[in-house]
Amino acid sequence: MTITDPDARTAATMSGAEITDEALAAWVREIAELTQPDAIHVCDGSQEEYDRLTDELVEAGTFIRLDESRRPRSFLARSEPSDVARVESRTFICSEKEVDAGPTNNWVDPAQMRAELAEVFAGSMRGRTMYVVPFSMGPVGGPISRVGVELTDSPYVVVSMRIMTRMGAEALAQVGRGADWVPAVHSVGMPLVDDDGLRREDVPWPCNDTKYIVHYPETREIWSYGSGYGGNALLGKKAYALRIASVLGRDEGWLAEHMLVLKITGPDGRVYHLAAAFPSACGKTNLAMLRPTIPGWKVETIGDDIAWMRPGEDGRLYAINPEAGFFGVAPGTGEMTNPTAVAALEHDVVFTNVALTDDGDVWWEGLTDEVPAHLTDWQGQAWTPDSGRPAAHPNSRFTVRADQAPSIAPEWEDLGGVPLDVILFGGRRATNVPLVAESFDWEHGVFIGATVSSEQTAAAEGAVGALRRDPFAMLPFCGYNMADYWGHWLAMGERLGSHAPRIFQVNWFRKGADGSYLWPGFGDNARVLEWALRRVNGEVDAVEAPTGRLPRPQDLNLEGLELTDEQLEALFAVDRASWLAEADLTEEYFAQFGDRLPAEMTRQLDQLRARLG
Ligand code: GTP
Ligand code: SPV
Ligand code: MN
Repeated sequence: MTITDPDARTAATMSGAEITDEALAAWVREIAELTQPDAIHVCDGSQEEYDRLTDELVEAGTFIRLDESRRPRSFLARSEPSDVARVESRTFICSEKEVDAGPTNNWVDPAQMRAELAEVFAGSMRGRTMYVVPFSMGPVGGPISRVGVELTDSPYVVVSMRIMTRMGAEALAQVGRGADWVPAVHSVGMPLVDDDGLRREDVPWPCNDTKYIVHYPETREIWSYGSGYGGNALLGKKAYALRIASVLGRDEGWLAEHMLVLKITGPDGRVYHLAAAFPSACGKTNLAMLRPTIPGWKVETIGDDIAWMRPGEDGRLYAINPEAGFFGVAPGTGEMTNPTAVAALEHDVVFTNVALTDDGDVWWEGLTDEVPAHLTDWQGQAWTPDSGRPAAHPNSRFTVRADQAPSIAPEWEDLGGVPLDVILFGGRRATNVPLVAESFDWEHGVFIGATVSSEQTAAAEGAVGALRRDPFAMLPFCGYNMADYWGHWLAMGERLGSHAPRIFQVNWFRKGADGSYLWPGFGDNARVLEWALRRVNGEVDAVEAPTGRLPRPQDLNLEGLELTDEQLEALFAVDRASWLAEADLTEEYFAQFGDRLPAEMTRQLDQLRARLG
């Protein structure tokens, strides 16, 4: 071990891989001095290490090993009931100037935040092991890829990071070769030794009622405290690959987006790539794994949550999936809706907050039509269909390697990414927003993205169902001023020119008067993709509506669907009065950005109003 230092004030024992990079070694030492763990383990990412950690997690009661014959090498974790989702109210962008975080982010002066964090992290790892987790977002060494190092006292996080990122020795070697790396510190905030040296028993899911998810965009640092939940604790994901990376993208001329990426092949063998931004729990994983119900089309998965995109030498926009796994919503995932995900989940999965069957397997609402007569629910309580509460938490999740999806595209790890033909913006809207509309041009597409509203889901704390603005599905993930971000998108459009992907708005969630979904969704969403690609190819005309271009009735393939004319009409209805009211709300929404709002956004709003008449 090269980081043992006679001067170090940490008595922690060391194990694992060797750190050769001086700066990394010094930082590990510094954080160990602050947090005072009993031991430090530098992760090599090996199977052996993973197996040892999962054994320890079973031993500690954090993991329940599932029945080996039903779900090989898979585990169930039950979190504390208070630690089940992202905590947006405790997520901070600590830029030097408040205006650079913008009105949509929580901001605290970085000096003040550093002082606060120094207090909460002091001794926070006592009695625990601090894991050094080197990881690469994107294939190791790729031109678009980036490395980071997370220090965490949670073995659940280590195990999850090995599934979700390229974690271990190779990423560590990148740091050794001098690659820029982002430091990320995570503690569950439950030391096992108190100030008087008294030891306490650990609990299956350690966490703290006080939580901090902190980003320093200028110095590219991440600090997370008090939560073990995915989006709060797996710091390569939302914290790095979106909040910090969006700032890197702004500064370096690329884009970090909350988008799935898929490859789609038409009946004539032509290949296209599509990216789509939908807010949390609004259908990205499902669309990325779509099994088309229309003949001749094939969808393959590149990524299901995050895309890093930059212009290539040919002027087109190329996208990579920086992740290596899926952290997907379990409820609603079933043989009828997402058979690809069901197949991906056959083995080597970590489930969190789903229900346990009596024979040692997992279940959640929507997995099967038939509801088991008896289960153990996500909180460990006996459950029957009469219990009157869901068996799985609405934000229960699976964590699985991406290459376990039978739909994974052969190009999913291509270092340079895939060229995008289409970008979709969507949300969960019971009213107003049509099934699909094409933007008039890039600028209008940016306006559509900037004004997306969506009903809130269980993926974050807050009232489920409440309508809120979620521009580009990035409201919780943009690491800088949202208005500047729109300006960056406009600038990217200028740079891409005629090579820019075409932008469409979609809404799978419109409801009829009886409150049921008008559109069957899932595999039938391929019908919408087909229309979009036919538009890209110039094969079909469209109907001009005030909010965008709609399909002519004859151009959307509805064969085999049981849709009445009234339902179809309701799916595409553009109600002028509601849209004018929405335009007023957009004006109010834009006002908070003051002079940071690009003039183009105001121009787009004026034009929308003019078209609405
Ligand atoms: P995050 O991982 O939180 O970013 O979510 P996501 O955008 O990947 O959403 P996901 O695909 O996991 O879907 C969330 C929920 O929406 C699940 O319960 C799905 O079953 C449901 N869903 C997805 N696509 C459709 C659709 O086309 N129609 C309907 N009605 N529901 C859908
Ligand atoms: C989301 O909430 O958008 C997710 C899950 O993809 S998390 O990783 O928790 O952010
Ligand atoms: Mn997401």
